[in-house]
Amino acid sequence: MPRRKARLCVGYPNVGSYGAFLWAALRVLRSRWFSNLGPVVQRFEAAVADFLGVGYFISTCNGTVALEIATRALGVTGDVLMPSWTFIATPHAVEWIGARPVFVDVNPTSHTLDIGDLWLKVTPKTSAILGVHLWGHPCEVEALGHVGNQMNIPVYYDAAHAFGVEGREGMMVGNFGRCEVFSFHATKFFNTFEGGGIATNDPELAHKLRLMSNFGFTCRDNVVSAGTNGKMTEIAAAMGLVNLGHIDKVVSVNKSRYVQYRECLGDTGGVRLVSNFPLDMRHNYQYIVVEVPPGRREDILLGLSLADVDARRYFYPGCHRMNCYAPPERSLPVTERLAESTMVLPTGPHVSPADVGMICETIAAIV
Ligand code: T4K
Repeated sequence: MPRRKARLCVGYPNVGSYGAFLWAALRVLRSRWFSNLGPVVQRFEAAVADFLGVGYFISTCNGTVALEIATRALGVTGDVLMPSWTFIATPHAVEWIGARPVFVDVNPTSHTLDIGDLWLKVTPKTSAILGVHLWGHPCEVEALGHVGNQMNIPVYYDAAHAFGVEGREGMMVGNFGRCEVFSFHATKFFNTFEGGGIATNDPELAHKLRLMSNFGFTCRDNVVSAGTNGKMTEIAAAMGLVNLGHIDKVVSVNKSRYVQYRECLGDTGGVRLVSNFPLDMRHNYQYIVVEVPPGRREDILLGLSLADVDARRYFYPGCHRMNCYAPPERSLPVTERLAESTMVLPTGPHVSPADVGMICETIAAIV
């Protein structure tokens, strides 16, 4: 197999336009306004709210702090039902503010919260449900809303993977539950270097979120609530505005790579494409996730690595089995199986159609 010049990886950052970003950065430098809800952050927030079709969007310095702020603003203090099959930031954000993550298994097809298992985990101490739209697969928002209503507890979402994803009936992710949290980390298809934010249609909650992300200040010398420093910088927002202007181009490349992977992997025995994205609805197509035959994953990762492809096993061995949260009260069979058998393949504008072909051939040769 001929070796490539550069390694292919999951999460290689996208930059919409070097020229547009450098020009925007120069304007920020010249303005001498770098933080504290400056004009670029305000423009970015308005542009994201418009893109998502949501009433309010509060930008933050990253997705993890956004999750902490959202959890606090919702007044969550007890047990929070959430999947274990997620990035460690999801439980950490809840634990960090003094609430308790309670792990629920996931649906083997969508990798989002399993509603049956969720009901089994409900107790009088349950104080919220935090769904994760993993890989950009929207959660069963109606069913979760129903559980939330029955229990009279808030439902909110970690939408770190689902920026630019249409949920249902033409509504973008960002509009579900009490609020939804995004990550704009460098490795996301849409990035602001580091960054994130919270979308909501509830004006009172939006006000609270804004206060909490800025130390609780309403104005100079007036602090009305506890808060933190969750603010996005002007330079990050400038990157966000540039990348938002080019998001359609990135999505179009992601979509064609997804279609190619779907066709190429279709014939590879025992390898199943988990990513199941609609072609007729808006999506970001950013994660190419495959489930491989039992016991074969490490061979495949190694084989790809020898071909200069950095495929990844994410979230291993499952948050509930991480040292900080173990020992689990009960096993989560689907999560445990997925943690042993799934991997994420590189995609995006830095991955060419020939690269996709080579990755699929390498996997086929190994299995
Ligand atoms: N909820 C969920 C469901 C999440 O997935 C995340 C974050 C969060 C919440 C929290 O959001 P943030 O607080 O992060 O905004 C990444 C990211 O650090 C993290 O944002 C992401 N999820 C998580 C799934 O993965 P890694 O482990 O992929 O990063 P790393 O350093 O291994 O980089 C991946 C590849 O990208 C490398 O091969 C090199 C390349 N790379 C990376 C960076 C950072 C570059 O070429 N340039 C870069 O600047 O973590």
